[in-house]
Amino acid sequence: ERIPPTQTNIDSQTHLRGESLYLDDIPILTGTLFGACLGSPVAHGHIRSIDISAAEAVPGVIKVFTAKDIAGENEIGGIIQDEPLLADHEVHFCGMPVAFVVAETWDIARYAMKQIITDIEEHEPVTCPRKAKELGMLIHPPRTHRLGNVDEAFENCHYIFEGQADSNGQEHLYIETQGAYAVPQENGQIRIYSSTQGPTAVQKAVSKVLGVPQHSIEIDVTRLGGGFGGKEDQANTWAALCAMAAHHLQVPVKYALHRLDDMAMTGKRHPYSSDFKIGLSEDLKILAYEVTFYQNSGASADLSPAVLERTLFHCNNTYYIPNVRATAYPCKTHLPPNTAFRGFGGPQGMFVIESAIMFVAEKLGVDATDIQYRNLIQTGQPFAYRQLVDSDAQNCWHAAANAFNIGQIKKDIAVFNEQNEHYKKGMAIMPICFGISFTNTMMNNARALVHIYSDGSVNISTGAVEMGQGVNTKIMQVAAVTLGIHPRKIKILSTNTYRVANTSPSAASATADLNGKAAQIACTALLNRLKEVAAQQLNTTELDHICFKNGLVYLDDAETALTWEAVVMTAFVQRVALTENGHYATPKIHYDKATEQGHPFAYHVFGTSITEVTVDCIRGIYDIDSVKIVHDFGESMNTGIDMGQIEGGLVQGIGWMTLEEVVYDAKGKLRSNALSTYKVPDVYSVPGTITILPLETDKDNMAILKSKAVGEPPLMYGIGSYFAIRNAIKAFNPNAKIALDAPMTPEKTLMALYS
Ligand code: LUZ
Ligand code: MOS
Repeated sequence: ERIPPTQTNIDSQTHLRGESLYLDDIPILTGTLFGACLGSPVAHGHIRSIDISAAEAVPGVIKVFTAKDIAGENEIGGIIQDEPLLADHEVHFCGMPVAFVVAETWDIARYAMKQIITDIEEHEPVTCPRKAKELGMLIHPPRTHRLGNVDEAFENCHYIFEGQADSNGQEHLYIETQGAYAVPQENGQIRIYSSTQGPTAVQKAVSKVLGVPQHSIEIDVTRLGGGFGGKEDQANTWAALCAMAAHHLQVPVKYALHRLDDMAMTGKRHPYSSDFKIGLSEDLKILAYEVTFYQNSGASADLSPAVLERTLFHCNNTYYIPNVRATAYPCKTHLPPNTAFRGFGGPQGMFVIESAIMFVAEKLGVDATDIQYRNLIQTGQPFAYRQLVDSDAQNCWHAAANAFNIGQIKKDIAVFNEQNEHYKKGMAIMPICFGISFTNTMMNNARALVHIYSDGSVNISTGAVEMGQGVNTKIMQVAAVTLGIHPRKIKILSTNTYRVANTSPSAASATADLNGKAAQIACTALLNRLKEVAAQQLNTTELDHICFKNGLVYLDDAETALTWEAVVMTAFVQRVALTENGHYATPKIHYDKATEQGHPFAYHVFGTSITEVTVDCIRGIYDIDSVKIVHDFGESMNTGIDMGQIEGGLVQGIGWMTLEEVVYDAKGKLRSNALSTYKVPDVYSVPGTITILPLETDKDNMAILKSKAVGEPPLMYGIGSYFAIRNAIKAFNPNAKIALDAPMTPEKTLMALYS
């Protein structure tokens, strides 16, 4: 009864028929011009001159814009104001926007772009975060989370180990590339269709660049062909370029990036290089953990400070460690600004503690799963930031151990490895814990605007951006359940800054929670008004006994019912307001950055995965045989969508940990700049089987309809694939020297097998 009779995802039919609207499906208005953006050819340098004369002379070119053409501020930075829209004097990364050509066709714009002559005095680029830190190139001072007394604790440890663990970046590879279409309206207003997760972020950036108040900037988003974090902050550039040109020329301007430009010009998941020191008691309890993270932030802040924070929040993963000192440096390098990517720094922090545990296990010759198990956090224990966990990592582990018989899996692998010389199997367990809420408390709010029309049909606008994750379906379900009407009576509209203002981006796994709760609040307020109307018609004063269900309105035990439509029409005739704006702000959360303590998360999501792999020890290639998961859904409101999120997140995490290798050369140029050189998971590299069981829990939680956030947490199950492959390599060559350095590509696997 909680799940109304709806399709799994309300978009599935239009997707299947190719009718769903993306940026490129918006009909082009007559007179529209097309843009192309020239990126800097070098990573670091001083601009001596930009010669646009040849480009402007190309027939069909209307204008070439450079920094000096910006009417407002040349600034699109969010958290820190350090990012020009177009390079002025200096370039800081290969691909940094330098000039924007506007022409009658795409082809002319792209051709003309190549006629621009830049004269840039090249400087030595820095691409390595440790080097950047040495040179004092930081986005902001380091931050440290502390619990207990690490120095004292190390003195009492039976075992102490130190090592290094590195993880690489990751290309978002949303199927729809970045882009925008700006259309001037009357009186200096401008409407921008943008492929963005953050309509308000785009609105603010455009407002600043044009020097026009936010009320003149309308951002409209129907849906995205994927975002994964890549469009949380980095859709701003293209929207601002189009808006600048459209505003200046007073004609519509469109620009959608070529895939190769998108890969080269936009930031990715942050690579991290980290040092750890871990101390344990004789019975393998982790007593002390010291970790230093060097985040490769790229050339400007973008979201790096927030990503850095989440790395610290998740540096213990699911473990209780009484003494922690975790320090993180946001290191400024001459690479495209790295940005949000599903997990948002959390996976990078979790990879390091898992690496430390594996390092200890290998040194001591024990099973890493024993160390993991002995240190799982329990309800009521604190993380270094002092929030006590509300759920039990042990429950989840036990559920997985029992349901999937971990003991048997280990035995089967041992037997297989004994019987096979050239194929070896490995397994790893990956317990996960992810905090749900924006770490910046202020951002945890949302609004929903709900109209009931006089015929009983309903329209809802929220700040949520649909990007394939099914958030519109979930909001529709919330409204249908709250109002007691069929989902087909409800439409979820595009996300538009004129209807819903000051929104947080659709990010942090929190979109359905925040916007769903806002919709629930608005629908409940409308329902209470309609109850007053129905009460007169049903001749009662007991509002609590009036039910709205299945499109009918009736008293608890009465046989006669009114229809939803009749009650709405009566309300309309009685001049009752049929529109409501719901506002939700997550209660109880707080955080003090000065002490690095507080209660930043509404709740945590737990899970445990078991990954089994087979490595071909002649060739270094491998199969992910299976991944078995027990996942904490709370009470899923849409299992089809949630299962899809888990499968997708898992595979994306496996890609990050095994195949996907972002390569910049020493000059800061992206070498893995196409799908021929950047390998993403395909049908051959996904797990042979994926099994997902729900963690049975009757606990209350702060999620919408108790259905916990599901967007990001499953990505971290993918980390298990790295360690499973490592274990298989060790089964072939116990002395293999393998750096803790993800991804574990087939090339690295082959080298390790024979090291
Ligand atoms: N974005 C953000 C996020 O601005 N703050 C966050 O805490 C966050 N977490 C995950 C993904 N995106
Ligand atoms: Mo995100 S990494 O939730 O935009």
